[in-house]
This record gives sequence, structure tokens and C-alpha cells, in this order.
Amino acid sequence: MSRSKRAAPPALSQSRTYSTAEVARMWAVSESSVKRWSDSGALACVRTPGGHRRFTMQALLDFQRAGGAGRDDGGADHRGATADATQLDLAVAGRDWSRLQELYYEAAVAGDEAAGAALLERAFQDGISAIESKERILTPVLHLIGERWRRGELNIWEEHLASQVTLAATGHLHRRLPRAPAHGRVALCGCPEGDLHEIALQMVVETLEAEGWRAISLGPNTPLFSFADAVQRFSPQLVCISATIVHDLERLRRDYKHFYRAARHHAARIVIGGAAFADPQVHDIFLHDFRAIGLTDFLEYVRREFPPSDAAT
Ligand code: B12
Repeated sequence: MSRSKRAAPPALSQSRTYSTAEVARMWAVSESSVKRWSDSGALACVRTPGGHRRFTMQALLDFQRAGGAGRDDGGADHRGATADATQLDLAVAGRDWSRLQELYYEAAVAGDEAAGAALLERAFQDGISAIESKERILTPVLHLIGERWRRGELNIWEEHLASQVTLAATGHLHRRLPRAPAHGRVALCGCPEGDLHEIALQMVVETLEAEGWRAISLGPNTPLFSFADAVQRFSPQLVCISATIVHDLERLRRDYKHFYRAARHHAARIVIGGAAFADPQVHDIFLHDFRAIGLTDFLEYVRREFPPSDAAT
């Protein structure tokens, strides 16, 4: 598909409002400063039925533009509130997932790796875990991009840019994250032959590495007979298969038997995940120990089945 009507980013979340505490946290000022600016009329607010102040994003941006919290109002604690209180800060502080998705979408289809990485980093600094960002921001945005590509609203090159931005941005965050100490366990991860969708695979590898695993990625498009050879070579405790699209079910069925025998011989647990397994025919071929819906249930499984006390080192 090569046509492209330029798709607008998802509609702005107009209705989201922020509490006094959220605004204070975002601008690193006291709640009393926020209330003072609000009472002086410089920062517009609406009141809840209970009388509490709520601020729209538009009101916060207007206040910023008019000099923001840096205005000389005699307050003592407005130093930290400067023009860097951007829309991203607002969205992160308010855990405004739909706004974060909009911002990430814009960065992704524009191929702006720096903006994508900055968004994830800012979110992480504010206590949003890497997994939360992956599940609540990146995955829905990629699904939306796929849908818009399918409808002919996005070009293939835009989807490619979004993929590159995502691989780079999650990789960037991952390299900066603290990791659990290495415990000696090995996981072998890959996508089956014919499947080029590698983003979820990278997320799985990053999740395991953060938990102290040695996670070896065979990458996308790995023939299962060769995956089986790698199992013999590395004797992993865990194998992870991510599949989004599969072809040639008969060949998969044949090769998977070989793969399964190798995994069982080495007592490796098998975890599968990805959209391809929604098809019962595919699901039934891939005998497994656990089918993950996302990264959160995957992490729970891994922690439950491989408790730290059982680690080799
Ligand atoms: C990016 C993309 C591509 C890129 C991939 C680039 C790359 N480097 O990875 C490229 C351009 C290569 C591509 C190609 C194609 N694509 Co494509 N692609 C996508 C897109 C937009 C995003 C995929 C993605 O990364 N999603 C983000 C991940 C993180 O989400 P996820 O896969 O759901 O994974 C989550 C969970 O499922 C889970 N999970 C997944 N796997 C695993 C594994 C384990 C072990 C665990 C624990 C968890 C887990 O955790 C993840 C985190 O939340 C999707 C849209 C979509 N709905 O996904 C289409 C999509 C998958 N593609 C589609 C199609 C049709 C194609 C092509 C056939 C197009 C074409 N005609 O050439 C080719 C096929 C290529 C091939 N042979 O594989 C269709 C598939 C429809 C179908 N079911 O048949 C989709 C759904 C688009 C659409 N709406 O039509 N694609």
C-alpha cells in the first residue's frame, strides 16, 4: 500500500483537567503558589462541585505563555517553574495516557528518535516504569499506526519510521535503566520464519535483561529448525516466541515438533506471545507452558516460575 492521505494525530484530550497538587508537582512549586496564581486570576481554573480547583491544559499553557510561574508575584518558590513545563510534562504528571500516546504518535511517524526517547525518559523520571510505557503508550500507538496504514491513511514509510523510532527509543531507555544482578539464567528469544515484526521481541528481551537474565535474541524471521539448534547450543531455561504473522502452517507444524523436543530435552519453559496466537490453528501448533498477553503477565510468570532463590549464581 503506497497511497497516503496524511492522517492527523489522534484528537487532543480536551476534557482532561489537572488538580492543584498535580500542577504543583509538575512545576515544582508549592500548592499554595498554584492557588495564589489561580486566585489572582492569572491562572484560570474551574471548580469541581466540591469547590476544588481544576486546571485545563489550555489554561496551563496560556499561563505559561503569559510569563508563567516565572512572573514576579512576590512568591518565594517559583524558581523551578519555568518554560520547560511543556505539554509532555503535563501529560506525564497527570498520567494522561491518551495525550502521551498523541505525543508519541507525532514523534514516531515523524521519525523523531530524540523526541521518542525523551518522552520515555521523562516518563521514567516521573515514575512510569518501562513496561508501563511499552504497554500503555508504545503498543497502542503501533496498533493505531497499523490500523491507519490498513485504511490507507499512513504511508509504508511512516510505519517504517515509527518502527525505527520505537526500537531506538526503547533501546535508549533500556540502556539507562538499572538492572537486577545477573543470576546466570539464559533465555532464548525469537520470531518464527517469515515474521519480520521484531518490536515485541525486543521488548521481551529488555524485560528479561532488566530482571538479570542473559536474554539472547535470535531476531525476527528465525526458522524453527534453526531455533531448535540454538536451544541445543545454549541450553536455555526459557524460550520465548513472539509471532505476529505466520505462513505455511504445515511447515511450522513439522518444525515445531523438532523445536519442542529440543526445548523439553533441556527442560526449557516455553512462552509464546503475539497476535498470531489468537488464531486457534496457530495456537494449537505451538505447545507451550505460558501464553503471555503482554509484558506485565509475562513478568509475573517469570518471577513466579524462576524465583531468585533458585538462581544458579
Ligand atoms: C510495525 C509493523 C510492521 C513493520 C515491522 C517492523 C519491525 N522492525 O518490527 C513492517 C513494515 C516490517 C511490517 C510488515 C508487514 N506487516 Co505489519 N505491522 C506493523 C504494526 C504497525 C506494528 C507491529 C508492532 O510492533 N506492534 C507493537 C507490539 C509491541 O505490539 P504486539 O505485537 O501486540 O505485542 C504486545 C503483545 O502482543 C505482547 N507480545 C507480543 N509478542 C510477545 C512474545 C512474548 C514472548 C511475550 C511475553 C509477549 C508478547 O507484548 C507486546 C507488548 O505489549 C502492526 C500493527 C499491529 N496491530 O500490531 C502491523 C501488522 C501486524 N502488519 C500487518 C501486515 C499485513 C504486514 C505485511 C503483510 C504488510 C505487507 N503487505 O507487506 C508485512 C508482513 C511482514 C512479515 N512477513 O512479517 C498486519 C497484520 C494483519 C494480519 N493479522 O494478517 C498488521 C496488524 C497491520 C494491520 N492493521 O493490518 N509491519
